[in-house]
Amino acid sequence: MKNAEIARIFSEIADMLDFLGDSPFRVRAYRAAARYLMDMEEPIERVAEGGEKALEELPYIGHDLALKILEYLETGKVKKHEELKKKVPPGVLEVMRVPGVGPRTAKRLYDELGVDSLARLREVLESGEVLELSGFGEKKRQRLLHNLELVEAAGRRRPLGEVLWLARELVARLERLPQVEHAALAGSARRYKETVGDLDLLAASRRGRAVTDAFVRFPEVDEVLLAGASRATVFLKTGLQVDLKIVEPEAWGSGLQYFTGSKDHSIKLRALALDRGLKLNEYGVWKGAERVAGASEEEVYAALGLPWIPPPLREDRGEIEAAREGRLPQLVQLEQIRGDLQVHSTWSDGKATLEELARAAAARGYEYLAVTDHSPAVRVAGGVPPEKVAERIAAIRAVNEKTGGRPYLLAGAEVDILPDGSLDYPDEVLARLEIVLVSVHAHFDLDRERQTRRLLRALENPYVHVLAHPSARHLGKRGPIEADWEKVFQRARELGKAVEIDGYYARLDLPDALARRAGELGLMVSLSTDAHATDHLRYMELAVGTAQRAWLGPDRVLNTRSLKELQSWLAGVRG
Ligand code: DGT
Ligand code: CA
Ligand code: CA
Ligand code: ZN
Repeated sequence: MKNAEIARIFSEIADMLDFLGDSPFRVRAYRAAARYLMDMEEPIERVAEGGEKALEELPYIGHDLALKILEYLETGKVKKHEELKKKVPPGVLEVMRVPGVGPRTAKRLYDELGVDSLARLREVLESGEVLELSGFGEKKRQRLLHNLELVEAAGRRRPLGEVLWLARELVARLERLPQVEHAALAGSARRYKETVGDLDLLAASRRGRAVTDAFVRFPEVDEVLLAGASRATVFLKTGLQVDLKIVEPEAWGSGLQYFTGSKDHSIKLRALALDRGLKLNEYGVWKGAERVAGASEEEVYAALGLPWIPPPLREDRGEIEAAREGRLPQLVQLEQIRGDLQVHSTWSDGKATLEELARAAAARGYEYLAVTDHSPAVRVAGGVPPEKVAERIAAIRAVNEKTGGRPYLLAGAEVDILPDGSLDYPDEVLARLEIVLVSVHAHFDLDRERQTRRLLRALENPYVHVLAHPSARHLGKRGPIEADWEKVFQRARELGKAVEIDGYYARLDLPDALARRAGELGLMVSLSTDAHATDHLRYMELAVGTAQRAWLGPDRVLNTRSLKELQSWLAGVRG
């Protein structure tokens, strides 16, 4: 399906021609063709099989554009597009993406103020230079500055947990529209990728125009980039870009497959389809002109001889081969999680009291909750000094008595690993705690060897159960620490200890690839939210999503175990 690619080229040609002051008639012709291609249901390649004549029969496609479509299908390029790119400074097209800056404005900004990039646009807007142009008032300056911020914000990736719940809300609202038969979240968010570039929503409907019309009027929407019968693209007020695609109900499954991606996964699937004499696109699986599958994803995968592949696996990391050979992993599910293994209370920097945490955990149906307040080295976190630990344990026991241990609060701690690998509590204190997590909160930049030694030494302590948020990364703020993970995991395995996937949305640590390696090496993995408020308990879904991306099954995950089993595992670690 090359419709969107060609539409994009035509639309860029239109923008560049317009920028260069070419005939408005020609510019309009390219724009109309681009819009038509974007909304068109049938793959343009299929029409092109009928040659130039068949293409010319399409509305908005004349002789000249038909030739360009064929040229693109044959060579992957359009010469006119390439030539124009040499005449128009590359940054100018980006400037034109800012809502409110059409090609005409872009041309004047370029000619008169040398605006050839978003950065330069910001400069002239902020300095007020732009007010020198005729017709540019303060109001317009403000509006463009705002729109520029949207474009810049859309350009950066966001942590999934920052947008997932909003995405669900948008999907629920789409589902309630009378014209919509189904709606779903697709794209990287459905795959539980740790960050997302934009949101992709899919709806099945026979009245696409009515759906996009309603969608662009959602109150979160700030600017509409495009709204047609089969898709809409908007910026939300937060700057997040959202793509909505509409398919007919017969193509629900294939549409969902296509827009869930990943691109690499889908490319492999399409090759597999070709091997079987079939064609896969967002409208279905085709045998010639006949649609043999499309209504559900299961049916689409089945037509290719595969079982349904869970979205978190769809990254072309061996899942298609595994599916073919019938060895897809059984993935851990959120419903299997019986408790959260890292939460903070008001005893350190948490906002919720022990009672509030217990209630919130009960509401989630948990059997247990590890309350793991910080040790004192983390100054900002108000860590619990060693002499207060006994009192804290007593408070936790008192809550258990009150609730009958439903859920059971484990008296734990998140103990700082000091730079030399020693721990922030003495052994006598550690011994009294039911579960001990250790983690790095400072000295992130030790060299690889020292960092590795530090982690190993911490793991060696006989009272330690779990290495928490091992890489210490913070999305958008701090990369992972450097360590020989292979060595760390091997040693943890030998000692029978677990590593954590911290599901707090800004951490997601271990990251998926490292967690997968840990699972391959046979380590136990502990899932947690690192909750500092009861609302954070919902991030367990992100920990589970990351565990799924790491191919982990329920047997590898510590907190799928019952309280009794967990307690015997904890005791076993200490031998
Ligand atoms: P993101 O937004 O960067 O976090 O990642 P995705 O995976 O959500 O990518 P996005 O939003 O560009 O596109 C959504 C899905 O649509 C993507 O996962 C697969 C599909 N898709 C987009 N562009 C192409 C393409 O050129 N070829 C194929 N096969 N699929 C595409
Ligand atoms: Ca996306
Ligand atoms: Ca997208
Ligand atoms: Zn921590």
